[in-house]
Amino acid sequence: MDIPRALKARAAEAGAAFAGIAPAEPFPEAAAYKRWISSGMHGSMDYMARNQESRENIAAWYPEAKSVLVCAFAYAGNAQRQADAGQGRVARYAALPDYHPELKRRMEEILAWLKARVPEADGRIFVDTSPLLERLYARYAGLGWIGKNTMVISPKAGSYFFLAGLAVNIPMAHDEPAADHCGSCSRCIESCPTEALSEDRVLDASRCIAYFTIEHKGRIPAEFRSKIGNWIMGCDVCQEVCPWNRFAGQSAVFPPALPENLPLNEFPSMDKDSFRKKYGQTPLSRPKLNGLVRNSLLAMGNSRDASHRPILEEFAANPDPILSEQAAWSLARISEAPPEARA
Ligand code: B12
Repeated sequence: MDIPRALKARAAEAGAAFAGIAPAEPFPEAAAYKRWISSGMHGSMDYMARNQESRENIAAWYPEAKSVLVCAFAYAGNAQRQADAGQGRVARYAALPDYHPELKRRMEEILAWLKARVPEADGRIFVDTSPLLERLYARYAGLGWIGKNTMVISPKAGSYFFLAGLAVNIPMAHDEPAADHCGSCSRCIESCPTEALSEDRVLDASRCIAYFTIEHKGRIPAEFRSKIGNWIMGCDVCQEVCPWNRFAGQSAVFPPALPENLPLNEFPSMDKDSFRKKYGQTPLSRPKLNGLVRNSLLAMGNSRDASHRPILEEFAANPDPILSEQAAWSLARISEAPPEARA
């Protein structure tokens, strides 16, 4: 049996849009990760500075690893609608159910299938949370190149896909890395509202809207607030402007769960129990209710819509200093003269 070929066919059966095989080796681009950490671009994501050895070399995570199957699961969803003043924008991936448990289950099935056919085979799966540089395996598995927006971009499917991997203890013929097709295009770099991207293909996460709205727990620094606009969960700007995303495919795995725009007054008026019931199984559980309230208050300010004043006034007196300060900032922003009225 041609194992690599059969394995990729099994991945397609499991819903992967495409898949490839990388050697389980350390790759030279991992040096960019070390520079990223030492220059503080991970911001408050302390977990990104842990397990540096395994991010540089998969052998520190799974010593028996010889090859890595990397699968791309498409999630493009519908083209996004612009939100109105009463709505916040949610990144496309976050409008779906949480991908982690579903993709882990599918990767486990692929591993079980392999073990049933190759008795000496064993492996370890990874979906996002393991301390590995997943995009490098994707690149060396031939899934796509690492674009200027730092996304893995496939020439046939753009970048709206999740990565899921299976490191195995058997050597296999591997795929060739995909050629780079960003060319002279730099739309992502120019469009990023917070200037988080640069020509060197590294994202300064400590400036990224996705980082602020999903991962960062504290106050959002004042200099970035107006640039965040109406994003309340993640950000897709650097993917929306990428010309390769005209090839993005629909998800074969997930039905759309949420609308991509949500009312800005929803989270500030919700209690923890109803949040857990409604959003507990979605990516919105990552920033938690508190993070989404902070983000919604911020977007209310950026909407400049005076109808948000009563909620903001209520939160300006909230005992949580992060929420009260954010609400005060947003009230002041609503009171500012509209941009066209300024000299
Ligand atoms: C931490 C993290 C974040 C952080 C930081 C993102 C970042 N760019 O580093 C934040 C919270 C900002 C984030 C945001 C998003 N994330 Co995220 N994130 C991760 C996570 C957990 C680790 C990424 C990491 O290691 N970063 C450190 C940097 C240094 O590594 P890197 O991004 O791989 O960078 C490589 C390149 O810079 C390259 N490189 C450097 N120099 C050069 C030069 C050349 C010439 C080349 C070719 C390459 C190259 O080498 C580096 C080292 O590998 C991964 C899952 C994982 N375990 O890998 C998901 C992951 C990268 N995220 C993912 C997604 C979907 C997103 C969002 C789209 C979600 C959203 N809509 O809000 C955004 C996209 C923002 C963006 N442009 O990256 C997907 C990406 C899938 C894809 N097609 O690429 C992943 C793989 C999760 C998954 N399993 O599907 N994320």
